[in-house]
Amino acid sequence: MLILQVLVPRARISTRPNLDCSTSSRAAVDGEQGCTGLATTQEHDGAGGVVNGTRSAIKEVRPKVTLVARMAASVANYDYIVDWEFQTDGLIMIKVGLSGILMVKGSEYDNMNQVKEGQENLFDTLLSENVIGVIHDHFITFYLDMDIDDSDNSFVKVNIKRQDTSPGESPRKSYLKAIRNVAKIEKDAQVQLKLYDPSEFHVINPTKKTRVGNPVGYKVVPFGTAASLLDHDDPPQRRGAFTNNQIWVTPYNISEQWAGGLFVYQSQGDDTLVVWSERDRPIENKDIVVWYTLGFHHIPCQEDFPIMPTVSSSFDLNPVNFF
Ligand SMILES: [Cu+2]
Repeated sequence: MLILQVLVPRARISTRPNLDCSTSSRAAVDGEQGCTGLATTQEHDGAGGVVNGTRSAIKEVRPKVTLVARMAASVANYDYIVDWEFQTDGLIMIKVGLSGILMVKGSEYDNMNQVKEGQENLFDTLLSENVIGVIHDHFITFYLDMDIDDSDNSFVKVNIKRQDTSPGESPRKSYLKAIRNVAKIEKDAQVQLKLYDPSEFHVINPTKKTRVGNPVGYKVVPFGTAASLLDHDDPPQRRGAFTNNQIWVTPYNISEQWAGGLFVYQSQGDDTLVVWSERDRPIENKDIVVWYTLGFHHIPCQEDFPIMPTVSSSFDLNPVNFF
């Protein structure tokens, strides 16, 4: 087991006003300056690659340059800032920042000392006098039309398992092994994340191999996320049923581009990612689409009212035996 702690001094150069983006399109996001709209920025990081001098005569530090493609979408009372960061080592980091005006409702209470202990009709947070912030979720679904070294790809769940040793075999009691399961049909690729049954999620091209014989691939790496806790038959959950799993894989179909279907507000849940995926079509070595849903549970607090500071999360697309 290796435990590393790495501290990297991050020397970020801010975007240059009126040069990297126009003054009118600049915005502070997550404490950083950037551009809104379909703008690009570049950042410079202190340690793109380091060869350590303690084991080698070669000492080298390369600056990391990151290309950021930013999109900001105003949806109802929130602004969603989506950054696609393309890094020189092949890593693609997708960051989502949420900000905006909190959804609130009126309340008879103007202080928490009026709420009796055990009173069950105040599930939300009293933010100000007679103002309650409603508990809610945010889900952002990414449509990843992956083409790893060509259009026909496979989705592989690489499950990490504990292997116990036999009595007397070793002083060690257990070790780790990786089991690769290639998804053959859509149901094989419906994934709910589990901390104690972990997997990596690879998209590979089974016909393109590296020098040592591994299929070239990229992996989807989830970070902080959330799953819907609503009943699957709850009307909003039937419409938003694409949140029933965090990962889905479907064969490419031009009519299947929006996880909630074409007409979300009139939807009874009959044209969503779930309905398509239940067709259980073959997905091995096909032109496939990976759907990843990034979620946030939001229990409002006083700091969120009235204008919410940016809350962020992200996921990565990492090369895995690609180079
Ligand atoms: Cu929220």
